[in-house]
Amino acid sequence: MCHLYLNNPKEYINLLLFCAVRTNLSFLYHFLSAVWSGAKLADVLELVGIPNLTSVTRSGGKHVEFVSIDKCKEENGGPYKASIPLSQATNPEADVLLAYEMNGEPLNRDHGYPLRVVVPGVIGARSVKWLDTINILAEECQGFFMQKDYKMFPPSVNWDNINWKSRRPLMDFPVQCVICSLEDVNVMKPGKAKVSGYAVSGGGRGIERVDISVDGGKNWVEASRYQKTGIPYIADHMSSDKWAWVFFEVIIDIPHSTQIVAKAVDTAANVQPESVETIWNLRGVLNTSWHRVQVRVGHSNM
Ligand SMILES: Nc1nc2c(c(=O)[nH]1)N[C@H]1C(S)=C(S)[C@@H](COP(=O)(O)O)O[C@H]1N2
Ligand SMILES: [Mo]
Repeated sequence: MCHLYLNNPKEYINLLLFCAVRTNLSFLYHFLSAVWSGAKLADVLELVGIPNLTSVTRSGGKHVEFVSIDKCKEENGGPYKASIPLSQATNPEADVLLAYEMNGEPLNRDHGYPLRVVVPGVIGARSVKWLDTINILAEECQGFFMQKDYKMFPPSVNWDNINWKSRRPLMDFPVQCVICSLEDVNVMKPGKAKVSGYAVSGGGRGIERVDISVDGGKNWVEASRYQKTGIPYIADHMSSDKWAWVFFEVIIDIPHSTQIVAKAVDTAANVQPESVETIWNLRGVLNTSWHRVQVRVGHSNM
């Protein structure tokens, strides 16, 4: 730890940590947007003799494994662990951090004190908390959460025919957005209302567009986007914070009870899928379908 503080310039990244598990049943998802500070993993690896932009070491290392101190029942009491490719770990632009601060404060216990990994643009499961050891391996980490969880299977796969080895661990997450200004339970007066929320995509891709519909997805208007209040966001521009979320907002007429929908498009032209049925998968991960909010518009009893 001391070496991390002394030898490395402090790096800051503002990013959104996104858990892969998002189900439509509960709409339970796990997002954490914060400013993380710590040492860049690429710098630390350079200190131990692995230069930037290395994809294989001389001894054949291709993956960087992070091992924590916690004890998981899924690992039969062993520690939580995960790995990322060495090429990502040694790429300064991938901004992988060994973080010891969150929002300018020392990490708290729940978020991984004293040290955690933060892998931007990648599902939260790879950002190992309570970090103990870093290993350079020839093969991907064989831990439970890399090999037997957080994988996406085709619709034909069920618990009887599942072959975990047939799929890669999930890494970059897809484009998605969430309306935060309105909830299903809202009852409102007819007239103008604000539809706002956030959008984010994985792998450092920016948000190209957010479309809003107030008729269940028949007609759309484009929302305005920003990261800092009052400054329009331009995807992939120098000023854009590529690992952070992008806020969207539109003031729109909502004349009667309806379904309000939001869908985002990222800079690689990936669009959110329309419905969860089309992306159903056994493990129930990455439901990034259009976000829909049902609002009731009425005149009386308000
Ligand atoms: N050591 C350890 N690290 C871990 C986990 C864990 O159980 N143990 N959970 C992972 C998962 S699945 C997610 S989504 C994030 C959650 O990070 P947070 O608790 O800071 O929001 O931590 C990841 N790192
Ligand atoms: Mo997670």
